[in-house]
Amino acid sequence: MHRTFRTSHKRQSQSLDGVWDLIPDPKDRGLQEEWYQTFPEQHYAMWIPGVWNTLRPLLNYEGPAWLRCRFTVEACSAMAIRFTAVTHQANVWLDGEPLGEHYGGFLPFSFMVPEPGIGEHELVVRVDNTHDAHRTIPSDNLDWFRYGGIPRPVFVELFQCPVYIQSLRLTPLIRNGDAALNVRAELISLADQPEERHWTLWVDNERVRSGEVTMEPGQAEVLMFGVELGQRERWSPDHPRLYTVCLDLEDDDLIERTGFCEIRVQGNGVLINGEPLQIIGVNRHEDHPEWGCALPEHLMLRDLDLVQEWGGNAIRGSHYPNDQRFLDLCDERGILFLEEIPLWGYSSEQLAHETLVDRAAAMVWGMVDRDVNHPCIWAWSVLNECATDTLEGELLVSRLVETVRDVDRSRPITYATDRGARDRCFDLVDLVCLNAYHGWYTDDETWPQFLSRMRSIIGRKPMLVSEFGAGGIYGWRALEEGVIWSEEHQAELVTDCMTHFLDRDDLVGFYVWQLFDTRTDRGPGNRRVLMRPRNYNNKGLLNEYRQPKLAYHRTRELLARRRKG
Ligand code: ADA
Repeated sequence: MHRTFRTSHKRQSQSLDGVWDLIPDPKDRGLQEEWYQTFPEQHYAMWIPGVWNTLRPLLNYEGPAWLRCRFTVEACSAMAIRFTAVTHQANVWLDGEPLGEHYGGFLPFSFMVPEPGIGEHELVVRVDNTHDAHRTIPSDNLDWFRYGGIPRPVFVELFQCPVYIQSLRLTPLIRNGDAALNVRAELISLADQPEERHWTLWVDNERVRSGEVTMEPGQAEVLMFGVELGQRERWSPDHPRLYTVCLDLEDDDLIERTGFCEIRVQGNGVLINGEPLQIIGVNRHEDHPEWGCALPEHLMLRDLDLVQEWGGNAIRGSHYPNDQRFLDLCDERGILFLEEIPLWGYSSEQLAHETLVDRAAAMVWGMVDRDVNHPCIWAWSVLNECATDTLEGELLVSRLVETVRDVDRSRPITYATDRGARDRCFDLVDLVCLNAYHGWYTDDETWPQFLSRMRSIIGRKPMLVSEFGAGGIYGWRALEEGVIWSEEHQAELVTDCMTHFLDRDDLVGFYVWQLFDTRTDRGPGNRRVLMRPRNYNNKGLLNEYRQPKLAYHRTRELLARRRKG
């Protein structure tokens, strides 16, 4: 399942998850030798969803690789092949014929195949996880691992009708206290004559709108309308009420879910359904030693348990659009989510490259288009630690903010900065997210000094700490104070920071860096690895297997005391 709920009652869906064939192509011979026609005999078996950097022989492989699966279909008028994520460049063939390509590792794409024919089909994907400095997002300089593969579900949908719903986007809104929905649905006709259809929009089994549409042969039609829904229950962390929305088109239907939560910026604060919002959050990568970034559902659930048992109400999906199943679970459990695109650590020289900026805008659009229905998303972030202290940064942030607003004007927009007072983009966004590591990387200023200085620069605007933390190696214990990498030192530093953040009344909240330790990259000239023992970013409250360090226990106690007091 690619979501935690059924997305259609009328379509026949078939999962392609399972064992695929994989062959790395380090010399890039596959295209010339037409491996999409004749897949090489020698290959590995790989579980999809999966990434090849969890297979022993390919632990560090970066480059092109070919993946193949075979599946059979019954009689149908059309078939959609849907990928929910491929990292990062995907070129796809079906039965030796090209279907198309897609760039961008964390967003879905699909292909429509009319009359695919009964019987067996061969699906071949050339996946390339090569990263570079000027064209790819993320780049080749990262503090997380650049996994390659198909980390999220793949499935086919079989249609028995010539007119179907290609996409359904729901933007939930609160207007003057009432709930409303902006609906955008793309319908496609594969028929060779005009077709009339009656459509109905259902919200929790209540018919809220219907109409007729005439589809011209081979054409797409976009339905765009707003529906006023009057008084509806609000979604909130304590009461995560969700509504199921179904668009019915006679012989096809598509189901989405949404919820109504009002987020409003007011002075230095943010209001959620009219009440002050306090973010107590963690940063979380999609990462595990066994699965890489292809996390199974039971692990997603465990991570959510660990956040809630700790006392948190929020997750920053650092640093890319997460698996949609994870967002579904956040919706269900009332966890607030801050979502961003993997635009991480780019300099002004890099940001001057047009391909990069166009790709960033496409990713922002894709993220908001995919996830605008999720009530758990309380804010959008357009980048992390880029040159927002330069003109290139300003131009980029303006463009990305506009891109978000093209789709969603209801949630605050932000980006995470490490530029401190030099930053030039605060005025372009609704709230300021600060990343800093006082007490760990730097000692020139304390957190109270830094935040008070930033407050005076930022003026009246919500501000939160999107990253802070310290490294601690699981099991590395020390009697003396201040021993770098010891669990004690990490626990003390993180607890001190959180105590201060909780005491301040001018902060919306904080996200600890990070929930658990994550595999990282060696960095340019292998330099990052010198600061990353075990090749891991060791700032997790938990280790990579989700075993708690002292910092998890201490900060959990602190949060429990604060709740009582
Ligand atoms: C940055 C970055 C994180 C991580 C962190 C660290 O703030 O955004 O991804 O690399 O630093 O651990 O240094």
